[in-house]
Amino acid sequence: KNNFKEVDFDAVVVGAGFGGLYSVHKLRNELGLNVRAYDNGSDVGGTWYWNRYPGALSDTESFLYPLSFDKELLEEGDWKHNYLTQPEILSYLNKVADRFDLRRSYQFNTKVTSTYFNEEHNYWEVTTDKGETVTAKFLVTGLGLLSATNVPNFKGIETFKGEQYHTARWPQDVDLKGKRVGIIGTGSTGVQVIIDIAPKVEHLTVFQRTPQYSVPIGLKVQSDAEKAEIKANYEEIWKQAKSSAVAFGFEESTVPAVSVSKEEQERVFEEAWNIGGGFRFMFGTFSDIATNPEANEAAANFIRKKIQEIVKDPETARKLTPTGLYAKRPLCDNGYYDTYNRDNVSLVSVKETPIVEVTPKGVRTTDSEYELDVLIFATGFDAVDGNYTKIDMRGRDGITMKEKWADGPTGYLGMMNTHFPNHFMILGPNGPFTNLPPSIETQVEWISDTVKYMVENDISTIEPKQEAEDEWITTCQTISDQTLFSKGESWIFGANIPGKKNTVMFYLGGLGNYRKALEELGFKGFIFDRVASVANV
Ligand code: FAD
Ligand code: NA7
Repeated sequence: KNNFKEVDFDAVVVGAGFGGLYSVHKLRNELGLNVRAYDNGSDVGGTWYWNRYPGALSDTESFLYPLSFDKELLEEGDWKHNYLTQPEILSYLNKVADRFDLRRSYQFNTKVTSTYFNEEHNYWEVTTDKGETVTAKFLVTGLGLLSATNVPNFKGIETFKGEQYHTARWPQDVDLKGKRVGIIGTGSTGVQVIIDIAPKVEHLTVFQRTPQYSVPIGLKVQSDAEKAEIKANYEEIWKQAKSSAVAFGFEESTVPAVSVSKEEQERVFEEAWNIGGGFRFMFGTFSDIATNPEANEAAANFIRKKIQEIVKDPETARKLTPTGLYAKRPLCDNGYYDTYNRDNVSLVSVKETPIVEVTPKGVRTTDSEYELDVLIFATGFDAVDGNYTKIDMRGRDGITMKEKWADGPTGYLGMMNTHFPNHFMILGPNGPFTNLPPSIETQVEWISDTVKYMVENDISTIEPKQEAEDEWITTCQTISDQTLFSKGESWIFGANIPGKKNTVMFYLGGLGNYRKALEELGFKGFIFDRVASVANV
């Protein structure tokens, strides 16, 4: 019942970020399959095509934010600082596309609107907003986990007479010089924008909901000698990253903070503060910051003291100082708190004086109206499943993805779902929470190995067994329950979107363990050729 030859394409790939691009390379260039790819952007880049806001920077160090599969590409890699700017990453992904001739498989400016599994013929019917429907045996979606934008529905938002932008839809050539700018949101993105534009604008008003714990990023120029040394050790570096937990290029600490003296804690935190890096501060200092409330408080308190030292105005310092857990994706910055010492920057705590509405002139809170020329939404994303729920996805037995995910998005090994045969997700729900390129690579390689196996063995469908999927979700839940992240109220659990179910959307067991699980589980949790295997029983 293998209709392999009767489809328009062997595989459809959606997305032109790291995940989609590498998938097209693996499936088309290595396996020799006939591939059609789509992205709703006008070119490659994904996250780095869309996020052109001022100050956009990686928080993974430069040497660990490319794909690792091609030695020559790694050897040719170049960067200026130890963190990458958005133009540098976009140019890298363009280089990947050129080198492997990937663009010719893409249809850009095209949104996939529905994906139906045709049970009679065992293929996917993929329809786009251009009205085209194509059929394909395999469907690979790399829709991005931080890609569907979140713009809060403030009253009067459409009446604003000035310019308004979401950071992930930033147009080219926005001139903020001499303007009165307001920004809503102080997550990783907001922090970067604030630092970058504060010196350029006439006045910057920051509307902050939840204060953030942020540590210095430690931005510095990287010399040719340093880059050469990295390249000479790349094999070891990738091996270490892929077997570590967060894959940020350092060894996670094995020492609990609660096992050492207060003085030793301070010494270790101070050292990490001086080196820089959010993940390093949270996971490289002590082993229990994300799991033990006492250790978490020690780290949080260290950062609180730093804020008090840096910020001169006591009232601003008070508003900026977080009180809760330090348990979101750890932030780092290049001078965030110090930016509030500028005369042209002011902070509004919208927890204390909530935003009532956006007016033609600006933003009105319960106690004041702020007149603005430009309003920036650094309000984040409907993370992980946000782009999935926008597509009408129907699997076997007419089950829709919405129904499948009624209690929250899930995915076996972060890549597949029961009822959705031959549909592989890159960074789908319940996948690893890490520096992402090595996780993306791990998944794309697993997907292409699986497809290769199926093609070679003339297998028409693969689908997870319900019990395997349930077990994986339970594993993700058990690990999550052992951490403080589940209480941290952020996009990691869907807590940032009003009305979204708060669920465990990640495997928090680390990339090393994830890779081990893929290897150990093999194909045990899958049904191949479901129809044939049911008929055979
Ligand atoms: P994406 O790059 O998000 O690509 C998905 C693409 O799919 C997009 O172009 C989207 O438009 C397209 N798409 C979605 N739905 C459809 C549809 N229906 N039809 C057609 N096309 C569609 N991660 C790190 O590890 N380190 C970092 O330092 C880091 N910094 C980040 C900074 C920012 C500002 C953001 C937003 C994210 C950051 N991330 C970082 C996460 C980043 O998203 C990943 O590292 C990586 O780029 C994801 O690649 P991807 O291919 O999975 O998805
Ligand atoms: P985040 O981390 O989700 O941050 C969004 C920010 O916007 C955060 O400060 C939110 O406050 C704020 N926000 C969201 N909705 C509102 C409303 N309605 N009113 C006021 N403030 C609001 O998104 P980022 O883009 O910064 O970063 C996402 C990831 O991308 C990041 O982890 C990196 O990996 C890159 P809150 O904290 O929810 O109170």
